Amino acid sequence: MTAHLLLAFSLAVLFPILISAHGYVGSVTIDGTSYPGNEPGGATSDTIIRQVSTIDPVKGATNPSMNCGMNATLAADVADANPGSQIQVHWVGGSTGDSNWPHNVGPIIHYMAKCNGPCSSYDSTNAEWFKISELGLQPDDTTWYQANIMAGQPANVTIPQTIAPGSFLLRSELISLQLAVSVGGAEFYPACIQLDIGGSGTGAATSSEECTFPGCYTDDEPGIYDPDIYNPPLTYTFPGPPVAAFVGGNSSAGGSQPSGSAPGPSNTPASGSSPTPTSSGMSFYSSHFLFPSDILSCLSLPVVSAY
Ligand SMILES: *[C@@H]1O[C@H](CO)[C@@H](O)[C@H](O)[C@H]1NC(C)=O
Ligand SMILES: *[C@@H]1O[C@H](CO)[C@@H](O)[C@H](O)[C@H]1NC(C)=O
Ligand SMILES: *[C@@H]1O[C@H](CO)[C@@H](O)[C@H](O)[C@H]1NC(C)=O
Ligand SMILES: [Cu+2]
Repeated sequence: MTAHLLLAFSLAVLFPILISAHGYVGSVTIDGTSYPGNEPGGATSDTIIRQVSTIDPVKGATNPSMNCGMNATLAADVADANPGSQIQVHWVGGSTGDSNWPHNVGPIIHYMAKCNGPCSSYDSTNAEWFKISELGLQPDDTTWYQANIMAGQPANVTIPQTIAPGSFLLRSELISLQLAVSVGGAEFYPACIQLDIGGSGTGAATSSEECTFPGCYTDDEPGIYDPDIYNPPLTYTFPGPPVAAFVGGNSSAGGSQPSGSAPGPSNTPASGSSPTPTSSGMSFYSSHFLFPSDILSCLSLPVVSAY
């Protein structure tokens, strides 16, 4: 640990561009149609993704911004989707999204909540969220699926096959656990996407499967506070409620979805086409050590010296 922090400190001095690397949802693809979002704190265009004020993480499980991301504001648009729709959430790094998502330690979790009326005017403070997918470690029990996002891949999620129609928020969440050896160290990145779901399903979560944000998590529960995060192979316990029973199956699994509608390359503008100045250095470290690259990307100098 100390050696890692010293390494992080010296490299942070040498490569200040790596300091404070966070990110946001740059765009979402629904059944092959791409919907761009707004830059955090930037210009506001009509979109289906609620805009956040900063790329910085939400800290603390009781933070009101746990709901839809940092100071999230309503989005003007709502996208049509259906039971079984294939959604790719494109997480990007940096304040303008010109680099890859910088973290590779922690889970990828998706929730939905019904909007009371149109999602474009729905205050989700008291929304009842249910979990539709959770992805943690790959079969080696060492590499997180989030490493695929760091490599430029989207987070994949399928709208539950039997869900009853209506207006829903989809909450895509990455949790970065590189500092989770301390209570309060976890970094939360939630994002909310406004959907109208069609079809004639009847499926719904039960009230015991639902919770509010903040409220679904506590800072000291397993999966958020994890003293063993640096001791792979890991056994990871997901935070929050279980995946709602009506969801069934493994609609969430990384690359292994049954997909009759693979999106064409033109639908994924952010994937792999642009060079990313910091990613080669980061992937060098991540190929040799599991965690230092992630420490590097998120620690700031004051935090390092506080140790
Ligand atoms: C954004 O959210 C943070 C944390 O929830 C809060 O401290 C801050 O004042 C907010 N900023 C604005 C501009 O609302
Ligand atoms: C879901 O995926 C996990 C991990 O890949 C596997 O262990 C489990 O059996 C799967 N469940 C179903 C219902 O397919
Ligand atoms: C999402 O699916 C694509 C295509 O199968 C895959 O390449 C990617 O790794 C998946 N994302 C994650 C986070 O596993
Ligand atoms: Cu970060």
